[in-house]
Amino acid sequence: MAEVYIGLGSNLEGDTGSPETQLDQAIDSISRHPDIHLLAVSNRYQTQAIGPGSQPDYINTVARLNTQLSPLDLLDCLQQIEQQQGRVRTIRWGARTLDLDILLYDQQIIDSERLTLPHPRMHERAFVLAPLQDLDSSIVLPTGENILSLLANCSDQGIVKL
Ligand code: A4P
Ligand code: MG
Repeated sequence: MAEVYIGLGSNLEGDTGSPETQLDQAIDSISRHPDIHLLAVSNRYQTQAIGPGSQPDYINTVARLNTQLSPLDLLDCLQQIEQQQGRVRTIRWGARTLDLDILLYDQQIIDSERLTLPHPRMHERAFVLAPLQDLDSSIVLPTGENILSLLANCSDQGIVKL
């Protein structure tokens, strides 16, 4: 059984509700999946958007789960949940109703067309590292970097615990 961390983010009202509701629904769908065992969910954070143009703040959180799904099957499952909640892919890094990223899948390193693990930008993003720290401050990436020292390097990013 793999131990996996998923990053969740939303900054747009979808047909199905506010960013907070989008996250509630995504957590609910994840927890109901027969091949996923949801273990814990971090605090939520209001975070300044990293990306082009001016975008509303995001709400971000991280979930820890166990699963027997392979990394690609898990990605399929998460993309299905994004689509169920009305995500339309337009601009990369643009505003979205819901974004689900696989941050860590055990200590696996993958660099394929559809999937990069660990998530290639997680080490420089406070909106990922702060909620990860809530769940387990002793997490070390496959590169050997620990999340506490990575988080200390991005203390200038505007995030507020909700
Ligand atoms: N993909 C590769 N690796 C992964 C992975 N580990 N997890 C591929 C999930 N997907 C992965 O993603 C594009 C493709 O990445 C997928 O089809 C998948 O095959 P996407 O979700 O369609 O597009 P995206 O999210 O716009 O692009 P990307 O590159 O994933 O962006 P990020 O890095 O996810 O950043 N600011 C704040 N404050 N909070 C946020 O949550 N999020 C983003 C998105 C930008 N700025 C943000 C936030
Ligand atoms: Mg993404």
